[in-house]
Amino acid sequence: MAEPGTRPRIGIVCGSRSDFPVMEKAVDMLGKLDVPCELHAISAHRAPDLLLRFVAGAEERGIRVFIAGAGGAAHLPGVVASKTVLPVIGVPIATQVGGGLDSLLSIVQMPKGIPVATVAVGGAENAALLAAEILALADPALRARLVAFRAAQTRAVEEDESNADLRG
Ligand code: RP5
Repeated sequence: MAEPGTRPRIGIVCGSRSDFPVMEKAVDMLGKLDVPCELHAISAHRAPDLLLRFVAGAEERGIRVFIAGAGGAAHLPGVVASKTVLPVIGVPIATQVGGGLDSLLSIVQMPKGIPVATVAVGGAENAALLAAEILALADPALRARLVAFRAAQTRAVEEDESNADLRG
């Protein structure tokens, strides 16, 4: 999360506090990459005016990319995208009814004109990585941290005990 006095660069929003366990994975990933962010629970249907206020003030607060998580009808990411030209990444949240396939189809099927980049069901870490990659286009230091993250990830696989006999 953004430290007091630091401007958040990624705005994370989800439809309910029940989505926090998934969306907090995005917060953790952005923390590892040293990218300040903010996290809000704002339902698009229970508090539409607050959601629009959140989006309208975002650029001025420092936000450059949104991550929006929702389950079920999952209209939140599309509503956010409809009110901004900042990139919006949608995270489908798993549900009791459709296991998240319902949320995935709702978010990924945005009609033309208003895009929402959609990650896997529960894919909050990838949403964070993609958001960081977008910021890194204009931030060489962040790009270097992403490259280091990838290298560490590769090293962890190579150093896994199951691969001992494959080491060069
Ligand atoms: C959506 O409905 C939320 O994104 C959440 O995934 C789902 C259930 O919300 P609650 O009933 O837990 O508030 O709006």
